[in-house]
Amino acid sequence: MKILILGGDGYLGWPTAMYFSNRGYQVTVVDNYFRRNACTELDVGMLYPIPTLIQRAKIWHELTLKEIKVVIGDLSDPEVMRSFFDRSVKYSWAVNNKFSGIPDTVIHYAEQPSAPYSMIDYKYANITIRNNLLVTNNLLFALRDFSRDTHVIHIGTMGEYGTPNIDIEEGWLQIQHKGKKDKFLFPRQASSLYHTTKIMDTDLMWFAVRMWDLCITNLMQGPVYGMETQDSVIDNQLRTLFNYDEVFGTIINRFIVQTIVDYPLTVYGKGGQTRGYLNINDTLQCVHMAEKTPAKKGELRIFNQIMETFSANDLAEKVQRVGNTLGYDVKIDHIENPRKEAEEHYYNPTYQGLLDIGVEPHYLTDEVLKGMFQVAEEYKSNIRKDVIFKGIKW
Ligand code: USQ
Repeated sequence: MKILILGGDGYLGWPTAMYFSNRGYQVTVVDNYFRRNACTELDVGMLYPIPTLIQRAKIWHELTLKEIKVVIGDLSDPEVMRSFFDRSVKYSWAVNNKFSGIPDTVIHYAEQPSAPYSMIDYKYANITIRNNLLVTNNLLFALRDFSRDTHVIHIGTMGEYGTPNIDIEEGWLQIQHKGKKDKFLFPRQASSLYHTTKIMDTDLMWFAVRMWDLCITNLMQGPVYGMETQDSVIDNQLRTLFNYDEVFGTIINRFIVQTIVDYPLTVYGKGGQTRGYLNINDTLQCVHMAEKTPAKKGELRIFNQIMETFSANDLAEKVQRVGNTLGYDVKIDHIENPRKEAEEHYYNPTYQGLLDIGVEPHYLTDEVLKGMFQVAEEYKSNIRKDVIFKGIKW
């Protein structure tokens, strides 16, 4: 089976590449180094340096004898996207025998993934809109023109739903109106420009499925935590990138690093903001199970990709408790919330679909948190306090 991973250098892209490569798939990854370049431009640092994608693929090959093909290119350029599906295109990397044929599955991670980044100012908002919508649209048109049977697995976000005062279904909602019934996409109301582009992605995909019978799985993911995956343990250089700054770091990853440098945990506002979380290893499992049981032609299949829900306060208390057992004196701060979001709200999402297709959830146990502490502590001297909170306001 041939897998094409769009955004293969990112937090999820590289671990996904190793995961499928290790399981016998022919893997090609594409990336334009957006995330690395944005970290350099904004000077937000990373916990540890990571080799280039080409170097990582080389290390992977030396250690496993398996090949991950790497293409550096910008998928918001339609010709770059189309070259992965159109046999007539002769790109230099294709000529160099890198092209492994039309993929059976495309895993689409090639998006600007940060809510704060999209809210810095109009320029960063425009970069987010431009990249996210063009990459998705370029993919859909390439499939329309060359490969309608290729299964797309797209990483959406639970943030598309916002925090409604009703239970959140998996993507769709049956509506009864004036005595008649129909099924619609669940109402969406994002609270950042980034999340809004993901709503627009979903709308583009739903359009493409209706028009051209494409097969698409949209995984509505919550914030992910962790840095070590089962395939990276063979060499530290294969670990995925890890951000703890305000722009690209997500809450659990940030709290671990904050504890290590004695920085009071940055709970935003009242801390009642509740989200669904998952371990990075479960992201890989979910994508794999979705790949094994593809969406049907003409189906936009949506799963909510979370394993358990926590408020920001719950997470701070968990990290504090585990931090205390490791000898840290962990303080929790409630800083003025730079975001415009509900700080106390109802939250009851359904997340059964992925379990039904075989995903076995892992939970945020004390042991898991201790494992994250162990890795982060190795790089204590790299941690920069100045990037932890800058206050990008909504
Ligand atoms: N939060 C804090 N303190 C912090 C950081 C975050 O209280 O230091 C709070 C935020 O206000 C928010 C929640 O924790 O209510 C989650 O924030 P986050 O920064 O961990 O995650 P978010 O901005 O929501 O975005 C992340 C990923 C994004 C993905 C999304 C899933 O960056 O790519 O789509 O999680 S979801 O949150 O379900 O929308």
